[in-house]
Amino acid sequence: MMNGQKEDRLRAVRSQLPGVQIVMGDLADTSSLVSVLQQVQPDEIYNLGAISFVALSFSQPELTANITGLGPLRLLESIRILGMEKQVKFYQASSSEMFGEVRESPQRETTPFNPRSPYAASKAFAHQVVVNYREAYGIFASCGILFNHEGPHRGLEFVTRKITNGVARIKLGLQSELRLGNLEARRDWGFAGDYVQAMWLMLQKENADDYVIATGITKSVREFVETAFSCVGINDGIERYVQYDSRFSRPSEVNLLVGDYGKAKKELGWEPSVHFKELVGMMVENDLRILHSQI
Ligand code: F7E
Repeated sequence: MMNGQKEDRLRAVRSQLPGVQIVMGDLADTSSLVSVLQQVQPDEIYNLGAISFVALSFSQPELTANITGLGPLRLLESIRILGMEKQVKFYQASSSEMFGEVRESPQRETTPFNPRSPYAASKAFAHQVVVNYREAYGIFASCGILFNHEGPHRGLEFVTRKITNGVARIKLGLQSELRLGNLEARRDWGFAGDYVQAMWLMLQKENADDYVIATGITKSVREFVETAFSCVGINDGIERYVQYDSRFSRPSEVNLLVGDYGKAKKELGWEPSVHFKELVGMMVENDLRILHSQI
């Protein structure tokens, strides 16, 4: 259930997944969700649908609240309207952004939320609604509080892919500078493939619950940039290429995120398998490969 860019990316991936059927619905329209659920009769629902770009949520806050915040509520209501409470397992993509200006480090399932963007506030609302529907109606509904998860399929507007694409272009002489915002923000960056495995594990449990999914290691945007340049053999003097651009800074920033995935490790047997350098290397290699195929 998605629109535009995401739909294009999913259609591209579908060629590698024979048997996958795309059915259209819209998180802004409950009746469309009801008919999709009626038609598909799912055992498991993974709600990854959202306006997910934090920067955009500052310029389109109401749209973000409607899709990212109310969308999961509409899905849960559709389950209830159809009487599917006992038939379906529901996964909600909650976000580390909900921790915002963090109240403790590392962040765990019990850390209070302190959102710093319309996106984060919408995700916090959705998270609380999922917990409420679990308690009120007994729906098997779990939230994965996922920290940043990255990989070759990441959109170019997010900082990791913007960096790996920019570094690959600089290496090939296609670009001379990389314009970025706040280099000091710290994130806990993991590999998206590992995190999808965690989502699935949550729905295989006997009881629904909420889990932090993270690596436990925090790195700054600057460290990501340095690591990406070192992957193409540029180990010093990155100042030659990196320019500060205030257009990429946010009205309020999340300065530090680092997650404690202890509960997921204990109860789901989940651990991250791809570490920071490997992740950056994988993304740079992917961008070099794509660019080579285009020139
Ligand atoms: O920014 C800084 C920026 O847009 C990361 C989403 O998947 O993860 C993601 O949210 C950091 C921020 O991701 C640029 O200010 C500097 O501090 O890649 P991002 P995000 O905001 O952390 C969470 C878990 C989600 O749930 C979200 O949906 O990088 N930064 N310079 C920049 N960011 C961008 N995009 N572009 C820059 O030029």
